[in-house]
Amino acid sequence: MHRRITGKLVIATHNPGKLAEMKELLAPYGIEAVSAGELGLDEPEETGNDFRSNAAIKAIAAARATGFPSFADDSGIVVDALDGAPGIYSARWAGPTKDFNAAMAQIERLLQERGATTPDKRRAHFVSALCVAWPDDHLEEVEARVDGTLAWPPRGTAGFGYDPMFLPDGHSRTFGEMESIEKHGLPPHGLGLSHRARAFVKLAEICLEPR
Ligand code: ITT
Repeated sequence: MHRRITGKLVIATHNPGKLAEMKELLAPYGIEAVSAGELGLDEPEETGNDFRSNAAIKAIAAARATGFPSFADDSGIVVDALDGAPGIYSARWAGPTKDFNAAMAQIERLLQERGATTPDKRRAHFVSALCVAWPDDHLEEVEARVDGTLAWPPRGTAGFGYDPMFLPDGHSRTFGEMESIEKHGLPPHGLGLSHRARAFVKLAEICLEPR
């Protein structure tokens, strides 16, 4: 049986870009959201082998530490020509200083080394695994992706992480060039385009009720 989210929800992320998106996605549901950063929670080690298990590790750690239902996202960019890298290591490729310009340049360097210069050889997708964990270890888990190609040089200053090099299919602007409503706004105001928006729609169906 699916469980509904009611009352207070901890958003178990230390990534400000994600936090902003997760708060915007939750806004229409009247949920009181407080972030792991605001609560001073430790970041658990992400020891899972896939997005889903890392999302569960983060959500379970926050639920146990706070006694409240906790919501985590594990996400990343999967590049076909790089055999799926950086994938679950997307945050780690930016290093301790979280330098995503360097991480994007590293992807581009590897693509050039493999001769991936045409759009068909530069396919990639973002994945978002969302998990809500309750203090009794009940879990709700969903996952979604958005497909596209990698642009170079990076374009736009909106969003975060790898957004400036990701061109979603059917669009001529990168996520870095899109307003937040366009990247992750939900119908009727947005298209529910991003991986996180798509995963959130699935989560909302099973766990949330509009106000
Ligand atoms: P938390 O674990 O605290 O949530 P994190 O940044 O470490 O924060 P992840 O382990 O899930 O999160 O790493 C995901 C990385 O993938 C993230 O740091 C971004 O660089 C990238 N990423 C995920 N979603 C993205 C998006 O919508 N746009 C751009 N980059 C994204």
